[in-house]
Amino acid sequence: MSLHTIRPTSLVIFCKVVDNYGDIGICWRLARQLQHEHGIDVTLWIDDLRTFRRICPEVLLDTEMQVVAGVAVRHWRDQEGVFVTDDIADIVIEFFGCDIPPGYVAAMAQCEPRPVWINLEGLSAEEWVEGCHTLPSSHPRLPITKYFFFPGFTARTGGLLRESGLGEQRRQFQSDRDGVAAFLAQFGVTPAEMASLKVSLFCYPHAPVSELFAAWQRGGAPITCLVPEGVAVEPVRAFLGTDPKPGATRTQGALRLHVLPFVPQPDYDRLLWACDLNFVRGEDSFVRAQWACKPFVWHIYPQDKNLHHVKLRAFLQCYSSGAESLAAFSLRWNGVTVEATQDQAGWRVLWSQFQADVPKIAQDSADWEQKMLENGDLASNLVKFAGSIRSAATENKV
Ligand code: TRH
Repeated sequence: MSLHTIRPTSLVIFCKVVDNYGDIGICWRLARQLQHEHGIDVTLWIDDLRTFRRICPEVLLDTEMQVVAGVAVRHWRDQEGVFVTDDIADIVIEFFGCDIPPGYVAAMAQCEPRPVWINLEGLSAEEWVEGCHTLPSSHPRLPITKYFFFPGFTARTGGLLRESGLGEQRRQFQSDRDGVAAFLAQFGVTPAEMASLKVSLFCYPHAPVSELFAAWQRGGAPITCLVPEGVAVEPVRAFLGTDPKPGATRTQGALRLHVLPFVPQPDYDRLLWACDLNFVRGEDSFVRAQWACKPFVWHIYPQDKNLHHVKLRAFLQCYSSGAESLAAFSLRWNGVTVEATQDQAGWRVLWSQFQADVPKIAQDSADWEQKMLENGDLASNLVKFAGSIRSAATENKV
């Protein structure tokens, strides 16, 4: 048995942008954290610099190799390329099973010791995740093993992505009321609107946004909704009566709507911290909403055969046991339940029940944060795991 684990010093992440922003959003956070907090040399191979640039404006387009925030960013154009063992990092992460270049895998198989090859999977609260986390899988031809690494909500998973200083940054931001007002003012939120329920809205195009807007308009309490450009385009256009460009705004009934620009990733965090309720989607904004310690509603990425319904229920079961209104609202928002509440009156009831519970859910969100912190953070758990595999591989050679 080894007394020490061998610390990996270099790491590469291969990220393919399948659709949307989440893949690069997650890989970019992970890359930065590994570099800044673990002192690892990180290279990020990314196939879509344009999408990357939307969340990180420092990124240059049409550049083969650039350094951003200390991370080497390489444009991953194709599967070609000849690699030698010196090119191979100690840890190789393929995000979400993306197919890394065969030349790179061939060189990995020649390294001594082998790099730790990890397939970083998607987040799910389903029970089977614990059983699959860190499972090895041998390459069909080459003498190299890949390990499945699952983020998750329990100590028997990889945990959630979270930078070490995040809680402190959030607390400082939220405790500065003038700072929060100034942050939101840049998106057109007036001092009077600061007293309303402030809601950020990020969802997939099939979300029932028009129904929600109608319920908000007719509700008693004023609501200020902040929606980034390109989100819920049709319902937002219908509400505004004009193109949903950044700066566009309109009030109807109790609802004031502001269209924001698509903001850089750190500002998106601040937006979540500044609002009273956040509608989020996919994986990364979903996790960041949890770290915002504010009530949130998750729009889950749709999958074939409604597999996402199972995932949604699994999460709601572990998260919202105390608030039935949140579960009912979330299921309807995701189209899981329709029968009893498909009319507008049903929406208003769902919303008013949920809204009444928002203060209680806000209190519970701090307990959830504490519970999640006990699992450690994904980047640290990943480094620890890779270190143990690498140590074992090195010892076997001695
Ligand atoms: O963009 P998404 O829908 O990504 C999804 C999920 O990751 C899903 O698991 C994946 O399979 C699918 O894409 C293909 O939602 P997500 O995960 O919340 O990622 C959005 C990212 O965009 C996140 O990092 C936050 C960032 N963002 C900004 O930086 N600025 C903004 O204004 C907004 C609205 C988001």
